[in-house]
Amino acid sequence: MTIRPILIHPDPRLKKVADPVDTVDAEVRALAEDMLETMYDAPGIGLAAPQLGITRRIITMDCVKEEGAEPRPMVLINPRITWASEERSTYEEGCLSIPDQYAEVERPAEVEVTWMDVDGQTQQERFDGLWSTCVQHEIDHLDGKLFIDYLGPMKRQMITRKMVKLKRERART
Ligand code: K2U
Ligand code: ZN
Repeated sequence: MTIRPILIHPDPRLKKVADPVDTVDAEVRALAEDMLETMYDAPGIGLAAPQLGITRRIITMDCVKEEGAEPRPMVLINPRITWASEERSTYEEGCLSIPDQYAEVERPAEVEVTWMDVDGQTQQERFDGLWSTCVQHEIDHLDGKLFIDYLGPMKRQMITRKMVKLKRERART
């Protein structure tokens, strides 16, 4: 199990459309383990494989926030939204690839998602609340989309400039 470095925006690998996973083999399972470990270490409540530079359609989530509650680590392979509610909800989103930047993003309040789990079984579940926001945020990562893509050009440019500066400073240390 390895904690892997998370790519920081701007990075072309974060803009690529990730490839579907054909077979859930030992390599996919090992990657899913590393993604969960990296996500909890960040800490975050979601992570997508492209954030580790791996262009494969795998996301991990655990949006259980109540202290002391049982964690619910989830691995979704080839996740697909099959239904979205008319009702929308707004959440102040962040991103582990855009550290310390937050902005309000409006999305469908509830979504139905189908995916393959690490045992190769097809799963289907309806998500609401933070789980819904998170799964949509992660599936966007698989399509090369970041939450700042929902913002106006000025705010997006300001955040991108801050990240370019941050990466320059990190490169110097
Ligand atoms: O994909 C990621 O970068 C992890 C995201 C997932 C996420 C973003 C916005 C809203 C929900 C989930 C986060 O950085 S994980 C950190 C976090 C935790 C709680 C609320 C917002 C962000
Ligand atoms: Zn993100």
